[in-house]
Amino acid sequence: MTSSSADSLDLRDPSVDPSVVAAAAAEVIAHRARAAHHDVALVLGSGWGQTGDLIGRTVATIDNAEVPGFAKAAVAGHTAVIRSVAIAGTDRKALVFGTRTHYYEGRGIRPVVHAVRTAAAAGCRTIVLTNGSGSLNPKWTPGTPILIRDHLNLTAASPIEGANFVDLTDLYSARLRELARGVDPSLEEGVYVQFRGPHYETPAEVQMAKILGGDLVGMSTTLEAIAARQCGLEVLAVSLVTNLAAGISDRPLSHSDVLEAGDAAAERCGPLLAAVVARIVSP
Ligand code: 8IG
Repeated sequence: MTSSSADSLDLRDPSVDPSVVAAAAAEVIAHRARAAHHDVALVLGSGWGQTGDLIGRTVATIDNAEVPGFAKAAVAGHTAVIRSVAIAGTDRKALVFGTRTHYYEGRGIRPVVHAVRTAAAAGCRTIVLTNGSGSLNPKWTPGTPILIRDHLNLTAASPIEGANFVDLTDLYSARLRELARGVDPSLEEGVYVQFRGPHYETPAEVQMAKILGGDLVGMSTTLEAIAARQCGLEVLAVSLVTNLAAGISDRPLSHSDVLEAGDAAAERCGPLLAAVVARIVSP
């Protein structure tokens, strides 16, 4: 690759169209995975790292650094690889993003939604976004997966560029939520509130989120979901409660507790995600 073609794939350059970088990324993935296209994409957030293994056999593991527009992981406990997975019992393929770039990393919004645009460019019709969150509902204890029904984006940012007025009614597919409940009827739904972070909320901010109609607080997902809708992807988002939000419990929040809760929940979340993905691609 010449340096000028490499430069033309720099997401930080405002004159570069991010969909061109996504197309280039999809091309590298197709080549490395020996698969012309993928069917469903997954983004594994805090607590979901191990769940990818149960979806099927990994046919290719691609270092993020080799794929245009992707950066390496910034958070301990996140792995910076993209995997192509043959979905068990089907002839379909999943693209599994083992990590995400967060808005709080300060690299701008394009890297945050690059995996979503790449998934669409790779042929995916559906994306499953997972994350870890703090719960405002004391009954939703750490280790509980919750379906995201709607969101409040408190980042004051949008991944959409230009005057594109994307409709977000029914952003989180009712059809896919129903499908997930077919796998686990005990799954509840909630409104996810994205704060910028990286600090956790104050108890007053958590109360604000509650008054506004929120059920979960986190630092990801809403911007990706918006970009997914613009790309025409059907969105399922599942949040793993890893802690009670600040002030809901009197315990201080720590990242190591969050990772621990994720590990402990792998037994429930892995099979859940695998069964949901299998149903998404089954005719
Ligand atoms: I995991 O309590 C996780 N991520 N903002 N608040 C916010 N993000 C989170 C939390 C939380 N837990």
